[in-house]
Amino acid sequence: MIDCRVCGTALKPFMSFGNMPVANGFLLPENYSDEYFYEMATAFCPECGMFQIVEIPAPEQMFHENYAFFTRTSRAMVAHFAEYAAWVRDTYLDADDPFVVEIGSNDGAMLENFAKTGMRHLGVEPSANVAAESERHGVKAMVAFFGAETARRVREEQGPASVILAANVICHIPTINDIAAGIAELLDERGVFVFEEPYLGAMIEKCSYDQIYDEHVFIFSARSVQNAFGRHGLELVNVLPQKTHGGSMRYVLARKGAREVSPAVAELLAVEDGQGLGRAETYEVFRGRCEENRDALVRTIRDLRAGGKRVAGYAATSKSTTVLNYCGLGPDDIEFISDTTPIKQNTFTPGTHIPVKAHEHFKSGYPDYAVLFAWNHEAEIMANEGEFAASGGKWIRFVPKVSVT
Ligand code: DWN
Ligand code: ZN
Repeated sequence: MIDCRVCGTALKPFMSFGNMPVANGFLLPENYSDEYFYEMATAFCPECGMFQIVEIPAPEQMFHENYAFFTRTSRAMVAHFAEYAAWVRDTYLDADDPFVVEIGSNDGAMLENFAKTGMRHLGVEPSANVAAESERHGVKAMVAFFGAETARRVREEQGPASVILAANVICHIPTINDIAAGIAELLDERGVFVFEEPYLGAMIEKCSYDQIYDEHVFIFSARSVQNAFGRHGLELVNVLPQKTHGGSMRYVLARKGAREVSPAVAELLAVEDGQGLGRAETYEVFRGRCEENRDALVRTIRDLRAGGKRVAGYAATSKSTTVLNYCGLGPDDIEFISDTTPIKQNTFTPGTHIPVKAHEHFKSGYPDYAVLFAWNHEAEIMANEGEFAASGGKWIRFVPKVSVT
């Protein structure tokens, strides 16, 4: 039993997805024997409302010089970050000589929007390989985990931050109290902390259990964000739903009393109460829906395979590691997974050891069916893959329900 990472209350685990490998731990056969597994059990804190994974691998197992995810693999996400940056600039950057800090700046897809206007900026990014890529785009990055100590160092060297940004990163950091303390340390008096992450309400609604994997130690709601950061003198002042990553939420926090609180905050809290995000029964129902979804996906793929059909996967996402391992799908079910990230190509999927192939492999001999693992990028993928459907190929989707079309 562990205690809530936010408030220390004893957690009651409610659902185990079984043994899981590291979601981005793509590997070669010579490393199968030392592959790392942990039990992916989830819990909900009855006190602060934080949804979290009970046990996770050490951060160094997940974020290192060979980290496999690069933000720029999705053109839609690059466009999204340009809009995100423009909105932040127009809404919050009215100070003279503002200073923008991004936590988990990855390959610089967000910060380059500030860097190219000559604005003072700094990315704090623990994975050296993606940080090096950001430098190639004119983005200054320090290779470090963000926390109170890093924040103190940045403030001493470069002064307080007008805006601290993050996208799809805060939910990756188990030491959330240290993050919040760091933000409280670094933020200017009227500064804002703006971040967006996959949203718990969307995950429950869509049964998108594949958002749960080692890197996503938390799945946030407005209630849990308010509670987690409120302990450090920060206040939730706005919330803005986003379509990215299958349903995300943008949260804006400021020092208590420094900014006006939008009515959107109380409205969203009421919606969350109505959806039952604070009740244990909601998660029991979710568990049953995950099991049904799993059984339907396995049945669909195995029926097709029994009929001699070729089934491939589309995009070796982190999310696919949860789906494949939870469903027990391997290379006999899914022949290969097509992926555009060079570092993943010609490796094998974590835990299930399905070959990952370049997109050219997919294009050069279409399978009969493709499982859409990057369902969150559906619009972009459908726009690019008209030829697959035109040649008779069909998509297998599993969010919110299993379907073949
Ligand atoms: O939070 C996180 C989000 C932001 O990104 C991280 N923990 C890791 C990562 O999650 P993911 O791997 O599930 O992300 P995506 O963006 O759903 O998938 C990216 C993968 O999909 C890359 O390996 C590239 C691949 N891909 C592809 O092969 N063809 C993606 C697209 C859009 C495509 O057309
Ligand atoms: Zn708690």
